[in-house]
Order: sequence, then C-alpha cells, then structure tokens
Amino acid sequence: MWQRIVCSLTLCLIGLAGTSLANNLAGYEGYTKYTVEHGNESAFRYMVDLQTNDADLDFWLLTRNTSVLTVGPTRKSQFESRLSNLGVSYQVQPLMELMAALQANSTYADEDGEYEECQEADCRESQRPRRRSRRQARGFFSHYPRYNEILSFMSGLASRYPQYCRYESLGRSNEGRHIAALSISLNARTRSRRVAYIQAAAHGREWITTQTVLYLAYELLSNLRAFQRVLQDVEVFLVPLVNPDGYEYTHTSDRFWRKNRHRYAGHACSGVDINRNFGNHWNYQGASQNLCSEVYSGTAPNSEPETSAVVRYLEFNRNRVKLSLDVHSFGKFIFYPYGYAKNTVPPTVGTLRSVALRAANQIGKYRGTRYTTGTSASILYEASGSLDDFAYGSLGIPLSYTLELPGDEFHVPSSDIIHVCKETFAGFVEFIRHVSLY
Ligand code: 0X9
Ligand code: ZN
Repeated sequence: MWQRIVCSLTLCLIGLAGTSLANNLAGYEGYTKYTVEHGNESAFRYMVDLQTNDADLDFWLLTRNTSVLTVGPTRKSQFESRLSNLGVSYQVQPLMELMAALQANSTYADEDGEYEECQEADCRESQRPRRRSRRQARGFFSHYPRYNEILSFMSGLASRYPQYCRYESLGRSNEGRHIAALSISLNARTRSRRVAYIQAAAHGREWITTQTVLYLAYELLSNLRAFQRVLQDVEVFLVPLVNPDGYEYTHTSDRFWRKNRHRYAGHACSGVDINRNFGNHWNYQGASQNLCSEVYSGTAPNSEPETSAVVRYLEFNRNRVKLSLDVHSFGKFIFYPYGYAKNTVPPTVGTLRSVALRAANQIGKYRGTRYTTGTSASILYEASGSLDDFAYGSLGIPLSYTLELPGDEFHVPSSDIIHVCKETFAGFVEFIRHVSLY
C-alpha cells in the first residue's frame, strides 16, 4: 500500500510514447518548450502581452531577457513565424522528451503517500528513536508527496512536538481541502510574539516550494535548542500548500496546472490565479479578466477561498506579522515590493533590499547558488494582485518578499529536493532572524 512508483527511463519512455502515458501529461503530446532570448524592450513587451492575453501559451518564466514557454502543436508554426518577425533567437525541445528525461530519476508517491504517519502517543520525541525519524524524513524529502501525505507529515510533527507546534486549518479550498498550517514557537503562551508568515504552492505546479517549507518546519523542530535565539519571541507560521486543489490536479491530471480549481458553470476554462487575486491594485497590470488566461484574477479581490483564508489570517494578526514570504518557483529570485508597476519605489526599499541580500548570501553558502534580488516589476514583468504587494502595501507588513526557487523548469529532480531544501532553509532562517528587530 505504501509502495512507491519509481519510474525508470525505459518505463517512462514506453509510458510516454504509448497508451499508459502518465495521466498528468495526457494532452501534452506534440507540445514544444521554447526558450526565447529577447534582448530588446519591444520583444520583451510583446512577450508580456502574450503572457497576459494569449491563453494558449503557457509561460513558465518571463524575464526581461528570456522567456520559457510551452506551445501546443496547433499554434507552433504561427508562433515561430511571430518569433522570426521579432528577430529573436530561440531554442526548442519537445516537451515529452524533457519530461521523460526528468522523470527518469524521479520518485512519485501514490495518493496515500509512503511516509509513515506518526500516530499521537507513539510520536512523542522521547518515545521514538531519533535515528528512525531521521531516516523517515530523508525519505520524505526525496520525493513529491501528495496532499494526504503532506497533512500526515504536518500533523505528525505537531504530535511529536506538542509543546512547540500547533497544527491547524485556515479554511477550505474550492474543492473542500484543508488549507493546513503549522505554528511553531518556543513560548506558546506569550501572546505578543511577532509572526514570521511563510507560504508555498499558491501555484499548483511549483511542487518544490511545499517541500522547502515542510523542511523548515522539520529542521526547526528537530533542533529547537540550536534555534532558541532565532525563535525567541517569534512565532513561525507556515502554510506549505495554499492551493491544495491545484497541487493535487497537477498530480492527477495536468502537470502544468497553475491556478486554483474554481469551476464556472457553462465555461470550459477554470481556475483563478491566486497570486493575482489579492486586493492591492487588483487586476491593474499583468492580470487578466479572461477566465482562460493563466493569470485570470477572479471576479473580485479575494473572491477565492484560498486567498481569503490567507487574508483573514494576516488581517487578524496584522500587528504581529513582521515577515511575509511567498515561496514560488522558478528562477532564483528574491523579489520585494512593488510588483504592480515599474518605478514605484517603496519607502523602506533600503531595508527590503539589504535583508534580501543577506538571505541570498546565506543561501549561497550551501553550494554557491546565486539569487538575484530586486522588485519583480523591474526584473520580471509588472503583475498586480500578488501577496507581496498586499502584505506590504495594504497591511503594512515591513518585510514582504516573493522567492523564486532554483530549477530550469517546475520539475526539480527528486535527488535534488533535499539540497534545495537545505540551501533555502539558510535563507528562511536569515529572514526570520530579522523579525525580532520590529
Ligand atoms: O507571477 C507570479 O505570480 C510570480 N512568478 S511565478 O512564475 N511563480 O508565477 C511572481 C510574483 C511577483 N510579485 C509581484 N508581481 N507582485
Ligand atoms: Zn508561482
């Protein structure tokens, strides 16, 4: 029952070429991944326009110089002639070839997961040999767990460290799944603790992000004494899976699904981009009112249960929350506000920048990973209605960031999960260290 499905190269290729195509890749036959180098501003603007308004193209990454996107077979030749007209250079790769190569060394969990659930009484730290739980955790961070397994892992931590960790639900998603949270603190009874809020997987396909936040919880709780100073008077509040429906959908049906799973009667397209649904300059730029768009902003600010669960928590705790981190993938960026428009400089940009640089520096110490820091509007594109702008601009949370984790696409190989978790952990701790200064 706990069996993992390990996909060997031959099996994957057979599966991808034949009838037993991985369910979450069905429909992607004939798709092509494009990496486009666009040095000039007008080509960049053109790509931004496509990202916002052309619902058939799926942008994985869009910076001033480079776009990575996938295009279906029916649009291929039209898209290539557009690129020729723009005079930009590009590389192509058949999407299935890429996925086969990536899956060759990847491990998947079934719906129940293979992580051994920790049952209340036998989970207490003193009753469970440390080495065993270490081994289990290594297993957990070497594959991509499903929703049920993630919740088991979280409740397991809360059961093992009842004094320091609380497991709760912020509410339910469109399809009724819990938006689960962990609160970690040394002095649960002190009411005035400052809060470090960290969330992940607002975009369903960004699997690695959830793992890094769960790893943060696991590492902090396993080494509480070492982090005593960092955690003094700080509550770390973690929401590793903001968009559980989108995340599950990427496992069962569409590996590249980004939005939530809001369905609209009478419409074939579904889903709202949660990171365009927050109430700060909602739908102003880089967002769309076309329900088929990847950046559909919803019918109103906070229209989505996933968004409003987060907003409810942050608004209720607005005087205590000093850090908001929204973890995404990919690109190796640390973004600070504002993202809704270019050349809008926040009053505390100096602090925002210096904390970002410190975190980037800590991340780099593990294996030299280099992050770029700045506002997303200047490094990527203008996009409004995101959590970073809402937390800073609407709630006055002084440290507000979006992280884009490493990777060349959404699928970080399983063997690399633990390394991304470890290096990102150093960055998280650096961010959390600054919370007590406010
Ligand atoms: O576009 C996004 O929502 C984020 N990038 S992603 O590729 N993960 O989708 C970046 C959001 C940056 N923040 C703002 N634009 N405010
Ligand atoms: Zn994202």
